[in-house]
Formats: sequence, C-alpha cells, structure tokens
Amino acid sequence: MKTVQVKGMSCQHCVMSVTKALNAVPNVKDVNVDLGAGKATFAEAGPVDLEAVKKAITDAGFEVGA
Ligand SMILES: [Cu+2]
Repeated sequence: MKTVQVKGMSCQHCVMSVTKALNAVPNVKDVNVDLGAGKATFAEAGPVDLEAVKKAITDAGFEVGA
C-alpha cells in the first residue's frame, strides 16, 4: 500500500472527489481516503506513476502534502 497526504479535504464530498480522482490513475486500486487523517492509501496493480497521482489530486482541487 502507498500512502499520500491530501490537504484541503473537509467533508465526505471531498473524500469522494479524491477517491474518484485516484481510481482514474492507471494501476491504482483499493483506494481508501481517510478524511480525519488527511490521507489516501491505495494498492498497486502494477507500476503507478506518483506524479500522475499527485496531478490527479491537485486537478481535483486538493493539495498533496510531503
Ligand atoms: Cu468537501
């Protein structure tokens, strides 16, 4: 599992947006977004481009933490 910090989520709608964005990235699966912790975890079905993950999150209107 990979974990990325997601900043800017405030409600369940944000969770859905981030989940949807991550699911659209190739080889990302089993996405789980934790609103309270401000984190998203996912499994990899193959090589996952982390830049694509970051772009998906920022394109959805959120920030990726370090
Ligand atoms: Cu929200």
